[in-house]
Amino acid sequence: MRLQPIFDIAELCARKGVTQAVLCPGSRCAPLTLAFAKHDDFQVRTISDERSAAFIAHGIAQQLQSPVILVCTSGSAAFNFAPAIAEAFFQQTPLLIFTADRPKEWIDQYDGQTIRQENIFGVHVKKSFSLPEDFENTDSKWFIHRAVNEAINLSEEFPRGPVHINVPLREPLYPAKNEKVTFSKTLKVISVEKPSYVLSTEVVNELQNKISGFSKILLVAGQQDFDNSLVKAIEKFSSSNQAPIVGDILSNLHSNQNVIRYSDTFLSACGEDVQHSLQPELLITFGKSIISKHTKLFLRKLRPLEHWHIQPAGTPADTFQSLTRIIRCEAKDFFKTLFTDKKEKGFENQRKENFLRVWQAEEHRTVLSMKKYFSDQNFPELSLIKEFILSLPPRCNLHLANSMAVRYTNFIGIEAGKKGIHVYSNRGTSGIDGCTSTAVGHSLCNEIPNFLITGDMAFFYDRNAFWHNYPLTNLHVLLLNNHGGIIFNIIDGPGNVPERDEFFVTEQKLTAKNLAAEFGFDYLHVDSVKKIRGCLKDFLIFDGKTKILEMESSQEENKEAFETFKKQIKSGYGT
Ligand SMILES: Cc1ncc(C[n+]2csc(CCOP(=O)(O)OP(=O)(O)O)c2C)c(N)n1
Repeated sequence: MRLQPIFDIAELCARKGVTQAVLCPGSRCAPLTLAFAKHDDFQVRTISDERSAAFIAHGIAQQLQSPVILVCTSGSAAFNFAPAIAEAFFQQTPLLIFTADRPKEWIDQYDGQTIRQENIFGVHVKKSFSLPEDFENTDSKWFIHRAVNEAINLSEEFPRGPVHINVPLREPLYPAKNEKVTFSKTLKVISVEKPSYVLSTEVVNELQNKISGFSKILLVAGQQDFDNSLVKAIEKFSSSNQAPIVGDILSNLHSNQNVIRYSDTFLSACGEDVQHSLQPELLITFGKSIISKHTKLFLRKLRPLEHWHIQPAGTPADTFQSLTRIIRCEAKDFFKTLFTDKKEKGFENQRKENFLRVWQAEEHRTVLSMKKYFSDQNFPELSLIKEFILSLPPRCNLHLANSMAVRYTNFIGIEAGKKGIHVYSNRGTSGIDGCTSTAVGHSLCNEIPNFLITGDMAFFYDRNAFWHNYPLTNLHVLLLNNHGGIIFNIIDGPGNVPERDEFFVTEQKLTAKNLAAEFGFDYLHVDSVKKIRGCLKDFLIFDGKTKILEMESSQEENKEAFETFKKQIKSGYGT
């Protein structure tokens, strides 16, 4: 059958262990759609809005830690995948994107639904393949199957990411009545050994010697998935070397008792003298981006003597402009290997201890200031998040939308010990365009409670996250509706220009009530801090329905509260 090499793409993907496919409707992609839909080994879902579909696929891939297939028709459909592909690229999420296309000779000929699709995702995919439009030739078949093998291998290779395959297809696109979609049994699977990123004994010895020469070692963790063995290894390393660990909410290190959660808050408030006392000699980083602007500014200003970044492969970012060494192994192995249990004695040890204590003292000061603040202040959005975080069940996923939702939640932090709360956020590109869809992707393929905290702009932007036929029985959305982008009211810059409200905050009047009714979701509403507890009780009950808890509050009220909050933190420093 003419389309056999295309049908066999599904068989190859299945043999490579891929099990999930998100398919977007269209005719040009029919051979691919039918192949995945008819293959027994795939869980397929169909999502009509390609932008949402791609973010949903990103969420599924993130949850399952495995590549997910995305299929769309030709034309602008492919472009709608782009925001999620960029997010997946920077978050290192494996996606396998098949875009159906017209044959080459029909590009730029005013044929319907035709755009220039080769390399359409540019530099935001690890590689882009273009398949041949005629596959009778055995070399063409070999190429198609080699490309699929290579694409899957590449998507999984560190740093993982999206890989694109453009698939030009000639008509007829559907099998004739007497034809069946079947899969070949003798396809060539190209497997690849997982590299082991092991440091040589010489390097380990050298690093161990070097580490013991530094008395101010600071660890900074970027965004990463929860990994219990990493948490444990860091705990041991940091207590053995008396090294403070800065980990914001996306580092997923919150279960560690000693992690510094509030660096963003205290580095924005403390004076230069305190900052100087916090300056590291050796900075060790791992993971992706950090949320805190103040931590970034602090580290860029007061640079360490040496900065080591742990990353198994690929070019690391020099976020703090101080990188001096790239260490090619996994962070958990680094900390396990370099964990030196020997107790040093004397002056060196005391200096190390002091450094740890200085960081802990600032953390403690912030905790006290926050306690004081919340004992008698009214900050609708932050108070809701605080109460909510305290009531989270022991095992759940917490999804945080851009932009204030993730920042607010980082101000609050998650208590130590709560290792079952796993935190996700689209901080690859920090877009507001797919936060809900990504959370939906996770919810579709896990059975634990999933909570999304989002602002109103991000929420209404991505409402098509719900526009499909898959029940979301384990997704509850906490919507902070301040009728616009409060971030622009809070940060310096737009906060001071007369165009602020019209062009930056952009007031919008929607509430989620109608949306909830349309989609058949349970809807809870709260408009005062006093009612939060009662409402949260209902919100936290999982009874098989998607729930939205919307808090409406004014921008002014929250803005003022934020100013008081900042003052309270500053007053901890006597200013
Ligand atoms: C796709 C995209 N467009 C624009 C932006 C710029 N942006 C950042 S935050 C924001 C407003 C977010 O408003 P909302 O979701 O209500 O959250 P809040 O600021 O109120 O917390 C905008 C437009 C972005 N991050 N992503």
